[in-house]
Amino acid sequence: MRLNPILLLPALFLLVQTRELQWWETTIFYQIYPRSFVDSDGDGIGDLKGITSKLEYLREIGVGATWLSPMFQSPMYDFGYDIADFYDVHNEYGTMQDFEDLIAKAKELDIKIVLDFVPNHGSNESVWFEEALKGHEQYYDYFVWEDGVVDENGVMHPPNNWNSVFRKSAWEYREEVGKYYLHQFVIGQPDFNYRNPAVVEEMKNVLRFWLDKGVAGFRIDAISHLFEVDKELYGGKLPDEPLSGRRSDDPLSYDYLDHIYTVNQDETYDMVYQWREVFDEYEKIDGLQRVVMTEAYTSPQLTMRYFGDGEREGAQMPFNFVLISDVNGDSTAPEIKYALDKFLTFKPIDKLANWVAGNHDNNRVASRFSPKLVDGINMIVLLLPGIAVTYMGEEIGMKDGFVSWEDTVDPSACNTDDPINYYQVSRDPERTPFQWNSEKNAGFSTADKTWLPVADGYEALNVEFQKSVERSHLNIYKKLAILRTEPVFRHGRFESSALNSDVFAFRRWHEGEIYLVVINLREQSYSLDLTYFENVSGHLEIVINSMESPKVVG
Ligand SMILES: *[C@@H]1O[C@H](CO)[C@@H](O)[C@H](O)[C@H]1NC(C)=O
Ligand SMILES: *[C@@H]1O[C@H](CO)[C@@H](O)[C@H](O)[C@H]1NC(C)=O
Ligand SMILES: [Ca+2]
Ligand SMILES: [Ca+2]
Repeated sequence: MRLNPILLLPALFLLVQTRELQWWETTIFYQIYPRSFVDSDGDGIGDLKGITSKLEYLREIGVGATWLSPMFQSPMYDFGYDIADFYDVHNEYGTMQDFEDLIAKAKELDIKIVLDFVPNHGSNESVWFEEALKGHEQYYDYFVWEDGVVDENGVMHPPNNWNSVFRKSAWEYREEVGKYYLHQFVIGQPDFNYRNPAVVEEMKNVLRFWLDKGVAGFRIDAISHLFEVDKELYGGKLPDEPLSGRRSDDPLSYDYLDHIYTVNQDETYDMVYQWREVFDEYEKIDGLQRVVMTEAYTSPQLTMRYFGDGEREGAQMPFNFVLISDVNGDSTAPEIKYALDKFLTFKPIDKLANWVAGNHDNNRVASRFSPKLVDGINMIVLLLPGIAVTYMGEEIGMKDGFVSWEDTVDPSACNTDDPINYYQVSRDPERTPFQWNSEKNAGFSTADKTWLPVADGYEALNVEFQKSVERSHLNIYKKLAILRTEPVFRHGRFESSALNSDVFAFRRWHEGEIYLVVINLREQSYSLDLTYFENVSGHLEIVINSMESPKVVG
């Protein structure tokens, strides 16, 4: 049989219309880690008043929205990701009044505030958990309790082999009730029981509480861990997870097991769609779309499920972590292209991509890639089609701080019990104080000791200095943020190529305008023919160049 070429006729009515974009589709989201941004009262810990005092800075650099890591009442075993009171502000960070002032100031500056929602677990020092231990049935049912297993010697063991993300058993025994509770993260973070409708309703009320205060959405933490498998399907007993074969040397490590029963359960996606319904109720009232961002380090296929299921809507921004998980300073240009294409390839055609190169859980861009690639990565994040997310400090190229074993506070590092290799998993280095100027504690705080030490190199890697010189990461970032508002970056099409193993380039075009972004990943210089890109010929004008570039603008 002969195959005939197929001629595709263009559709008769081509509707070329640039759709009105929602606020979250064009903005830059700037992540603030409240503990490390600005300390207003000199106790060495960042706080809400500090954030309020610097909101103008966000405007200056072209940011229209910020998402704040948790600022809720917490005993801080996991620095705010262990929430004791979902309805209150953490005392070290300020008061509810401070939060309301923050919202008011943000509104004045037209900056949207997005909060971190940590639905998987609460705190072992919450009223809910304390009441549970006292046998208060309503709260007892908020958590996941199981009987231990007694061996032939009469020794009690945890109900099954599940390990916590931070290493060691995911079960903790409580004498008060004679049972173990589940904690997928640290001991101080008991998992909620989402098979209890009262928990589902309570957490929706948490969302409503903060939406009523004026927040514009939520970033949802550790979403993949929300549901555990339904034990009724396994004769009433939560089953062991199979061995992964990846970390056979360390049975206590999280990677020792294949997490088929504790992550990515179908019910989890449904819950995200239910939360979106809560947000949409608010949109119906005032017309403002609330944004949902989901945090899941997972396959592209599973990431896309957070967008919705075709009938129901879910998150507008399932975080796209390829720039964190898939590539680093050793990556070649084809590897960068391959990684960036991933989300674009899998995402539904009518959804937007988002670009994230850093956050409070991962080493900084300057350290993971190279200090010389700071501008290049910012170009990728801000100029690719979709939503840009910047972790505080990436605009000035902050590096990971050095935090000694003695100063280490991250439970992920402390749980290694390993004063030599702890830093490989420690998240303290990317959480060191924000660098405002070259004064004491980089202008973060007047305290004698800050909660984490200030990173080295802050004398040049700070906002004040970088504002004062013409070519700096900060000034390049600001120019990118302005360029990003051009129609070509909002509506334009996209094409990318690895011009050789070291040079990654992409083109954006729209209504006759073309921009090329060319990123050399290495020191080696090249002469390259950019007419490879269609319609690129003749004289090219340089609009923005990186700190490292020998070219001049014009
Ligand atoms: C809560 O858990 C932490 C460990 O994360 C532990 O140090 C602390 O003692 C626990 N608090 C109570 C009241 O059990
Ligand atoms: C190239 O330019 C022509 C003429 O302006 C235009 O019709 C065409 O769409 C452009 N192609 C691309 C891929 O930019
Ligand atoms: Ca403070
Ligand atoms: Ca859970």
